[in-house]
Amino acid sequence: MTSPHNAPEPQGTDPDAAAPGPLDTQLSRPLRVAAAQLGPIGRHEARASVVDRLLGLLSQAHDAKVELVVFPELALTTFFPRWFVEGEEDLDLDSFYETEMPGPETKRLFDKAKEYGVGFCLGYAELTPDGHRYNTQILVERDGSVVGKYRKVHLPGHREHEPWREFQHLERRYFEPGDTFPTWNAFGGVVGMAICNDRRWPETYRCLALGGAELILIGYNTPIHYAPDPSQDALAGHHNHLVMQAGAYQNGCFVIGVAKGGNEEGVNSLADSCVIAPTGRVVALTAHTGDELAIADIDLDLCANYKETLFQFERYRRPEVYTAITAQRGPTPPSPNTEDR
Ligand code: CDV
Repeated sequence: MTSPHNAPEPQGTDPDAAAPGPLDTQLSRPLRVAAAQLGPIGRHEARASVVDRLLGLLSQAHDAKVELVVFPELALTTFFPRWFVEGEEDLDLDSFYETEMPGPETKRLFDKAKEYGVGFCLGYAELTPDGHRYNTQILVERDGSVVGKYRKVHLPGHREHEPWREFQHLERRYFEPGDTFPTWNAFGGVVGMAICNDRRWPETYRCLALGGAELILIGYNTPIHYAPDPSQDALAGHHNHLVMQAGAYQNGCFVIGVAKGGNEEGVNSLADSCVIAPTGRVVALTAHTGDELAIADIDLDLCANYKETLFQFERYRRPEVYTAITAQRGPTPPSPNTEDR
């Protein structure tokens, strides 16, 4: 496993020494992938019923000779951070978390995936044995082995009850943030993961690309209504593709973005699951807001067209100029120039 924290320091060698020659245009790392979008999951929908739905999509993917299926964020339950409950026992909070993976309900999914020889990526709420709670996504190879686990770094929303909102977004109450963007050798390439709000931050893609990522898997639950600024509601679909297309292009990666869409417990959520190439183009897109596959044939060798030319990091990046990115969190604008007043 590699991580950006282990990434080598800039080497101080002459970057022009590594000038790229013309690219080999033969592509030879094909992979058939699917964004496995889910429609709404009700608050009281049994885990077994949700797993049946996942198995239905897995079976369709198998019939279509797909090798990697990507399910959304919190794919086993409703998006429970929309509710605040003071005595959290009312919400039966723990019922939304997995304490083991695979667990009794999810083992069927692992067994079937292994039988089919189809890998998958699955988002779920994780409760660790020592009581920590994370918004988590795992990557499972075609032989059923868990390749890696990612815990959401950027937790949106708020921690306390905000009654002025139509619905809550209490991820900052119900989860702790993750603290790393790992990458793994899997599916014939280098794979990284991110979860929902992570996709809006360019640092996510860049950290993953610095770990060598060629394929970034992103599950999301995005309510179309954004309470702090409803003028953004009409732009939700545009912003969703904008950030993932930019992340793919600027880092020479494929991105698979997968929604839990439709109207879930009265909250309308964005669908628009897609596969994006390093060109920045959407190459597969769901048509509806329910359970559906968007399938694409990708070739991981296409990443080199970008990683070894315009975005050859070793040659063109200037990390010594970017220190503000890790040295500070918020902006520090210049002080007002009193002479100009
Ligand atoms: N699940 C999410 O992270 N949702 C956020 C919403 C709150 C804006 C998102 O970035 O889509």
